[in-house]
Amino acid sequence: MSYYVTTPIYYVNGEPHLGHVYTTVAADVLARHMRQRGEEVFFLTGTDEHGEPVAQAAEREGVTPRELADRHAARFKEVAARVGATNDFFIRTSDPEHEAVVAEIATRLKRNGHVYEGTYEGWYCPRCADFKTDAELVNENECPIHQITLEREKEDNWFFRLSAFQEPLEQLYAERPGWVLPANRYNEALSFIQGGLNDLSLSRARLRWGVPVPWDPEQVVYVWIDALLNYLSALSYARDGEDLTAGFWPPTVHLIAKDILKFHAVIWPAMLMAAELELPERLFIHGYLLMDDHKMSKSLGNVLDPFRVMDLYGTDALRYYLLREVAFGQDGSISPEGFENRYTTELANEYGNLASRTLAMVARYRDGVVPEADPPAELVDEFEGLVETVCQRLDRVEVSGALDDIWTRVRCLNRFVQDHEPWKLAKDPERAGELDQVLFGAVEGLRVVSVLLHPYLPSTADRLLAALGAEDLSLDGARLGAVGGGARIGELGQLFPKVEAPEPSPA
Ligand code: ME8
Repeated sequence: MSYYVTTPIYYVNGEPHLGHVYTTVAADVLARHMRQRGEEVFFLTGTDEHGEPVAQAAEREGVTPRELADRHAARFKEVAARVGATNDFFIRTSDPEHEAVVAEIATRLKRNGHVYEGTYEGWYCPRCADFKTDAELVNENECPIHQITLEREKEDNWFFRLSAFQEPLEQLYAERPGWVLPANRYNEALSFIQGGLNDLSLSRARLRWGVPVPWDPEQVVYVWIDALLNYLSALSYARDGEDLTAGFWPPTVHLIAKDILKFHAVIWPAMLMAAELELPERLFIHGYLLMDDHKMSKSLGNVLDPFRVMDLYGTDALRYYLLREVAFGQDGSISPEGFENRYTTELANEYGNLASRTLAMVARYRDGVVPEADPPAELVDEFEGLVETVCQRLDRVEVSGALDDIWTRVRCLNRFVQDHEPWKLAKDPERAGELDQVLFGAVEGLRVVSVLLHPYLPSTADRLLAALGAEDLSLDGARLGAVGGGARIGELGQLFPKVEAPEPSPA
């Protein structure tokens, strides 16, 4: 089976922030988990480089759009690597191969009769690269997302006949209720469609930074048409001399936040229908990370610098915090205090201590060799069905729900060790068999949770599994008792050391 997961491609009009990292990490968790299940995975992320948002930012900085794109694309690539993203490709919409696909599909839309010439007038937000309806505006003429005053714009350009897809889209929504998750976003997209669709401008006349319209090179293809096609174009040139489209199209899941719901849930399927291409299986729309109750965004300036957090606490802690603190699919607040709290109470005290304690007891009471025993019945009960539940949850993109289920077992293992007091058993030679079973249960439980946590905490889980002498990551092995005793445990060191956070810099 193939599994194709994508993030949005991020605008290169600013530095990456935690909002971008959030989607990338969630997609990475899905990709890593599916690889553990033996699926053929393709994980795509990248940058959206054309259009007004970038052209305007470049102008403000006095550089060319390409210079700005090169600088920021490098930062987005760097942050993806820093957060441990295992993306199979990093697409840039300025790649000539991508541009060729945009030209080809635009031509196909026209050939199929879905494009005409017309005039558009409306409220235009250059940061969204989108016209807003009167109902969407706030404070009479402000963008609801960027809170900037909008101007009315009028332009002659090419149009995509989106309105013609109203019925086919309604049919799609009726036939595939799970195609947009969570359900509230499905309802939102459907009511947008039912409210009536306007045709969409497919080109921009006043902009030079983009893919020229093949039949009218004075205009460039509208940045959203260009950007959405990244999901298709990437497969054709990600591998030298190979076209992956047949193996991976259509995408299994597009991850996005709700700011770009309309483009993915309405425009994108209509474009694909018009181009006679198969539709993605599913969109999953997560919520906003909020800071001080506002969406974290470059334009509002309330961003946490992911590089700084990772420098201090490490990559895994950041990955964990993002997916643990905010229920995936809902909005949620993050804060430096919340981060430190989870780091100390959950990562260091619950998981880190469980690991160091368990290994220390095997070293002290059994000369560093995991004893042979049957898994304790109470743990067998607690772990029953866990792998299946985690798989089902991640099939439904419940990224923080699956983490909750695993973490419940981390807590249960701590309770298990606490209740059985191996340090007391060790004093009584007659209870050696009992001690063997408790130590074996703790090691096996720790191994199983670490295999399941691997997508979330990859380097921590690798270290721990190496110290347990059990490095197999396949989910078949994520069952209590799948590995027997006899392994010699290695050195572990502290997984989540205490961090003295320096005073925040004034910037
Ligand atoms: O919209 N909370 O790019 P973009 C959660 N180029 N997620 C957030 C977030 C926050 N505060 N801020 C950003 C674009 N994101 C287009 C996309 S796709 C064909 C083109 C994440 O740089 C989230 O995934 O504005 C959101 O959808 C995306 O970044 C927007 O990134």
